[in-house]
Amino acid sequence: MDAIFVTGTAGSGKSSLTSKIVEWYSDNGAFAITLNLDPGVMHLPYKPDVDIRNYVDIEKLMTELNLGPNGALIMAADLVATKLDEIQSEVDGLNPDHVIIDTPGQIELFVYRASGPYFVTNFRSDNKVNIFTLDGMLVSTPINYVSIALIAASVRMRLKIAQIDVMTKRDLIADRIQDIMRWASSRLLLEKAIDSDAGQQQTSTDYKILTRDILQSMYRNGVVQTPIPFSNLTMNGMLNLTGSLSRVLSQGEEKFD
Ligand SMILES: Nc1nc2c(ncn2[C@@H]2O[C@H](COP(=O)(O)OP(=O)(O)O)[C@@H](O)[C@H]2O)c(=O)[nH]1
Ligand SMILES: [Mg+2]
Repeated sequence: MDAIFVTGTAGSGKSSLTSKIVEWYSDNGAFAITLNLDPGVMHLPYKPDVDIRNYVDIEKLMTELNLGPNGALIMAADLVATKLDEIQSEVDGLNPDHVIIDTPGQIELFVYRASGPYFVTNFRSDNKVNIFTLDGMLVSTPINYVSIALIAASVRMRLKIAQIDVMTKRDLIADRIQDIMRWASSRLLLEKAIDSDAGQQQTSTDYKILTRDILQSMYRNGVVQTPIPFSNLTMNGMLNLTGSLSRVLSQGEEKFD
């Protein structure tokens, strides 16, 4: 069984992508299931086969422990790790080829607390990969792109498994996607773009230097990845994504520590 985690900032398209990947695998003859790990989600664009909400109840946490919505979300995120055994046996019972794992809306609840990395490390599967979704709508300038790529690298450092970066909402940035991909695919062009961005945006020289230093360090440490542009609306980019998934999954788990 392959475990495909889907992480990303709030609203970047994790749940939508989860539903599209499971649909694609099912249409192509594989047995894929979805696991929802977001205890706080109200509506999902798919019907989860295994659901953390059957084990962790936000409403109950709020009334029984007298917590506000934020406190209950944090408590619920921490409780996810304690339900690993139950979730694992539900998934194993279904015996899928692929399990697509949708994670909490707010990335910090999953990636930057202890519970999420614990779950990722201890969930048993033959191969694991994390898809990090970068919200295409947030990539307005090259400097901005580097700051999001930095979140992607930081997630990779936290989860320590192979990662594929996907830029979602390509249908909404059709007029800019070519430019974005041109500099996202070349260090030289990205550095040039940062220089001209600085002029356009009244960005201070200090900020420009900081961005270039961060970028250089990311390149030196091999954590820069060209994201795969993708649309959850049109499915444009699905073949690139699934091709990349099968390559990474067949290579086995890549450690980054
Ligand atoms: N146009 C467009 N909208 C998208 C795309 N991906 C997600 N959305 C929308 O963005 C919103 C947030 O998506 P969701 O999958 O719930 O994000 P999550 O919070 O990361 O799980 C929803 O209204 C989606 O319909 C995309 O590729 N294109
Ligand atoms: Mg979601």
